[in-house]
Amino acid sequence: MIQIQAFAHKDNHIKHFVLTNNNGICAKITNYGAILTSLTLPLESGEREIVLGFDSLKDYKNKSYLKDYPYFGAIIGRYANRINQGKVRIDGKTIQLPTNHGKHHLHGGYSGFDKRTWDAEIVGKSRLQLSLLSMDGDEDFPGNMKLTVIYELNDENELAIYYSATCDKTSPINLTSHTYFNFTGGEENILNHELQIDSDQILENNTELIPTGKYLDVKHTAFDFRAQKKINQDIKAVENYDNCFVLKTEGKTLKKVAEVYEEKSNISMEVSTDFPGLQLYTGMFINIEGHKKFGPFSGLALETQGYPDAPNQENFSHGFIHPGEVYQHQTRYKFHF
Ligand code: G6D
Repeated sequence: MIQIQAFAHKDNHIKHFVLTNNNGICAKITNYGAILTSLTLPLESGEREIVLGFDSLKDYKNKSYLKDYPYFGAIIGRYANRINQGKVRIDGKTIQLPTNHGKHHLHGGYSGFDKRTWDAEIVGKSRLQLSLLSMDGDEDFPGNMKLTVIYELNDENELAIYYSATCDKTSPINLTSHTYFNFTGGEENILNHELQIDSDQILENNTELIPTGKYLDVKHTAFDFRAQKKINQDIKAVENYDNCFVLKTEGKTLKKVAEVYEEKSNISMEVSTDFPGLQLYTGMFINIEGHKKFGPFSGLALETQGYPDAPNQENFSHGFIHPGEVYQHQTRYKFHF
């Protein structure tokens, strides 16, 4: 079931869509940034909020939030993650994208898809479709890109996100959901959450989180999440996780790639996707003034996506969309509680 609520006092095109399944799970999505603002599970102890977000548009536009901007729950694009110095070669020409994160491009630039008002349409009892036209030259990206994101909450306790896009020129593309999970409902940070990632390798990064093009085996490193372990078990070796894990999804329509478990709530979440990468970010830089529950490590982001800087890395695929192609990916989050 989907209900429509107001979400902005001055702009009645911006709404809040409330999806509820037959088991009492409730997902709230606004067409501002296609943001998942809330996801609650009906625990015996009461309704449990398990994602980081706000219940009003003004909080998403608040200057203190935008200062160390964490992109809570937003759909990110045109290119999620980093592009080295914002430069991309297309048909022999160098395109300069906004360098909005130090020397580099991050998450679609100064005004990426996370800050756009998408068109919204209910396309099924539990399916909300959000559409956006990113015009040629939008944040200096080439080509008119039409994209849709469908959120679906089904009665198998799965929240699915379907991504689809076309573009009339060759363009870099990498979409993701920047949702942060915390199964304690903000009582604790995420360092005691247990995580399993079915990945044998991560992408090697330089000190500015730009991939070198090499793959690093996780064996005997803090990045080894092949067996479930607490996030804080090895985090001291890396201070914070902000790394792209190589997934074994090549040629697969959908594969279970990760699982998160939190003992006190007994909530577990299975993540399945067909994206080739998963950026694990443990939220060290989250620090929202006036919201003490949104401090460092208060949320766990599992950003299923293509690889960072793929347009510049010859041995990385999935960096571009070409005219006539359809970019299609999905990610599913299945909850047990
Ligand atoms: C930091 O490096 C991280 C990014 O990966 C994350 O997406 C952002 O904060 C919100 O820049």
